[in-house]
Amino acid sequence: MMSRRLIFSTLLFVLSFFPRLATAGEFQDDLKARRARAMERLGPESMLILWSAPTKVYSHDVNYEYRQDSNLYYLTGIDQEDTTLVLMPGNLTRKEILFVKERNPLREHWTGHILSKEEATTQSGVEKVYLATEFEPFIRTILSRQPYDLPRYSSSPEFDIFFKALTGGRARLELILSPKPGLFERLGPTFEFANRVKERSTGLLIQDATDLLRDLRQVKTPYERKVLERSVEISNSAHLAGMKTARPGAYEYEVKAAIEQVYKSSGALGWGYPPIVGSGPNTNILHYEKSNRRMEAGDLLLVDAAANYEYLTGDITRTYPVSGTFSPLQKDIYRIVLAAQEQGMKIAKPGVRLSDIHEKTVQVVKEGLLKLGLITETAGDQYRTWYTHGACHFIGMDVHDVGDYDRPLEPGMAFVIEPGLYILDGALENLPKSPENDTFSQKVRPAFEKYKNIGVRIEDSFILTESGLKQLSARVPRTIEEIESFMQTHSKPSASR
Ligand SMILES: [Mn+2]
Repeated sequence: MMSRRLIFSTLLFVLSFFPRLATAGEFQDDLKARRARAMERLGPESMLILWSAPTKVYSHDVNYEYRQDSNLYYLTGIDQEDTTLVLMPGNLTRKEILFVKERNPLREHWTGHILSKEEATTQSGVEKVYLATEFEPFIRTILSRQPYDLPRYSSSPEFDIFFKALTGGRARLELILSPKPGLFERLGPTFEFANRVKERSTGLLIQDATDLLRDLRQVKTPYERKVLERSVEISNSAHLAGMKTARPGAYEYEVKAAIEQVYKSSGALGWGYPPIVGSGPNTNILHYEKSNRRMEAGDLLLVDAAANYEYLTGDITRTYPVSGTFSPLQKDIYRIVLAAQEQGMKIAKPGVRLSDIHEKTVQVVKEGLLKLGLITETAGDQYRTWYTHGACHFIGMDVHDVGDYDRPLEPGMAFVIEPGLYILDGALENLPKSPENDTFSQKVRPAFEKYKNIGVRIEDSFILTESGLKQLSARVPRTIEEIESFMQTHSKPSASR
């Protein structure tokens, strides 16, 4: 029977997690399962080392908000700097080892709480935790085939499998060795470490663990699916808030502020990538950052934004008229992009590849552009003048998440479908000089002049489930009718100042 005190503290514990999406235990269970899968792939004769992301200076003694390295967070759930994870699947009991920075009351007064070893265990589920200062002695000792942190002269078989592999020249050191730095770029800590080991240690094969982590992260766990859905839900609300703010006379940054307000007030860590809020000609700038233009009646506004909620990020783009109704010319372009996206959605099934979906959108876009006179033939690459990027990428911890693009889709994979058309001023002048391009320019110029400066992208976040494609961002108005009706319901008088 539970004591009254225990019931009370249990209740407090449960309540303290109530506003969160899932209980703490669920996350820790998932982390353990992720590490178990990683270790299964690593095999008993290897050692994986993952380091945390460095802190980054914003200005003088002010840092940017800390963002943990995605792979380290994926396996530990710890978003503190100076953290290192070592996995040694062949060990008897110490298969998972974490190194965390030492607590320091003086520093904590300035910059906040530092996890104790016990807290690091609670958060990650890793039982064996050492201080960061012990990492070097640990590695040195293990690579000289000596047990670490065991009574001297005791003969423990704890590390035997790895030691035997070292002796036999089969032991593998797995590190994240991608992307490779250029010939004249700085190596960075992981490559420096790899080189040091290469020079001074024998019997150790150094391997790149990038693909191993990529393959794991590509299929979202049930826990991740839940968090990603919540993340996209927050982004959906943010887009609606942005749509309610947009109006002629308002500035792009007002829409940006409305969006970010929703992120923060919903418990998200902030944005998963800086919001792109571009009106009028700025709809054609793919990664527009300034957001300082004042919107005018008749403008389209392109908003590409999503939150980072517990290290998972969706990706959503909407393009809508700030005055509430699309012009006929804007509709022409919008309909093509929408049709391309919908045809792409139709074929998004297990077994197809993201490139198949992209190709489908290309087909639809080509037919549409030909009808508008923006291309003269559907064969060839003329469409690339206006459709300047791919339609699909994976989403997850990083907005352009890791994933093997050759791997056929399967349940648990999350991705976007985002066709776009950009009638960028100067696009024809910027084509490489050639007789074909000259003819092309001449023929499509009248249509170009008509549609000039219109940019449209429509992007939704999806997850493939056992029962089919799930559109996580369906709540944000997307068709012409849905958008016009939403904008008119929430229309406001033009802002004047
Ligand atoms: Mn995207």
